[in-house]
Amino acid sequence: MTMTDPLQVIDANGSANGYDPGLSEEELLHCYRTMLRVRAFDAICLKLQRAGRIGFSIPNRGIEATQVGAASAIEKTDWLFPSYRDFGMALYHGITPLEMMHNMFGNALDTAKGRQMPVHFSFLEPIKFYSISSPIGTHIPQAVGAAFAMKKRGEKTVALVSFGDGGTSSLGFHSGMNFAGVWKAPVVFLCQNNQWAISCPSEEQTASESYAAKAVAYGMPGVVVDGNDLLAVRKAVLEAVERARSGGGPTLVEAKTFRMGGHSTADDPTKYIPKEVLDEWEGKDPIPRFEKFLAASGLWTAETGEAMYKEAEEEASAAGREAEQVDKPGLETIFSDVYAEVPEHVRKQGQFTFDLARRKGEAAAGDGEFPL
Ligand SMILES: Cc1ncc(C[n+]2csc(CCOP(=O)(O)OP(=O)(O)O)c2C)c(N)n1
Ligand SMILES: [Mg+2]
Repeated sequence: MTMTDPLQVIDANGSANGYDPGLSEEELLHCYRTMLRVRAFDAICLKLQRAGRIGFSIPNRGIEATQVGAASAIEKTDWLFPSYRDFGMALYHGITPLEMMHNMFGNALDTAKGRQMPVHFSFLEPIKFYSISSPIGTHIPQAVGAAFAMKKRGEKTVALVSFGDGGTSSLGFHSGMNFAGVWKAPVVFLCQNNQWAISCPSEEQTASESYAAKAVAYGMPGVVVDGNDLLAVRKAVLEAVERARSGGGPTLVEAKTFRMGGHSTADDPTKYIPKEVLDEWEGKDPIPRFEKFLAASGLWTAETGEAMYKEAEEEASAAGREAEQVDKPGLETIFSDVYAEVPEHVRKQGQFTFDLARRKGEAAAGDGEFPL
């Protein structure tokens, strides 16, 4: 086996070939249900965006197994430094679709108080889901710094940082990998190689034989895993998490998967990905793959699967309806959570702005116009 042969667990017949994922039946079904909830949330967001009710969304159809398999390998006390497609990790750990919809609508109940783009979630409970960065790779050294701090404090927690194939070209990736290696920081690097960075294919992203190969230069193990095989992702990430937790330092896991949709709601992948490639990966959908495994274990039938998906769709759709009714954040919240104590000059400028907005009637929900 070369370094580029992806690790696989579930074969074409749904057999895990004797591998014990260490999950109860209930936990396996939680993984499955989470994948369905991710797909349903994604589908509903696409509809909301097309109907003009939210401004933007980031599809993640096709990468559910990578996210859920990886999320299943960490504990709630660990820290997640996610990429913008990682809402499956949040759902797995108990964040609700309604909490996520508050962000999609940027309403007053959004944890970021409407200051982030849609899909740029941040949560502290029940898992530390670090605020998503739009600039590619900036969260990678932040995750390494957090992990190093955990080590210095003698905590037994780890940081899981997730980014795309394109993210490996960022400076943040290289400085983060370097210092994680030097400091033996308890961090797991998860490169979600969906083979495209918007319209840039991997051939134009790297000359390495794999993304995992980049681990060698930074003195850590690198492994390639089939990202559409939930149990393989769990196995690889769990090994990496255990290494990090026990003082063995960082690991780079490359999960090879595919984005079965646009980069965002603002592009059309059929314009740059050949149809044969799109069709080929439709056939490798991670959800039916896991269904085969569950069916082989007597845990799945088409009827139960359909009923669960319908339930997930209704849940996401009801969350959308509810979040849409919530007021927009008040203008006065722009300094909330920013300063421990708002400096006097900022307070004065703020007051001036709030008074002006009140006089001109522009402190209310925006209408999309730039307020002059
Ligand atoms: C520093 C920086 N450069 C460029 C962009 C524009 N941009 C947004 S997403 C993206 C592609 C990222 O691809 P990848 O890391 O593979 O993640 P994926 O979207 O495929 O999950 C780019 C170039 C950005 N957000 N930040
Ligand atoms: Mg990518």
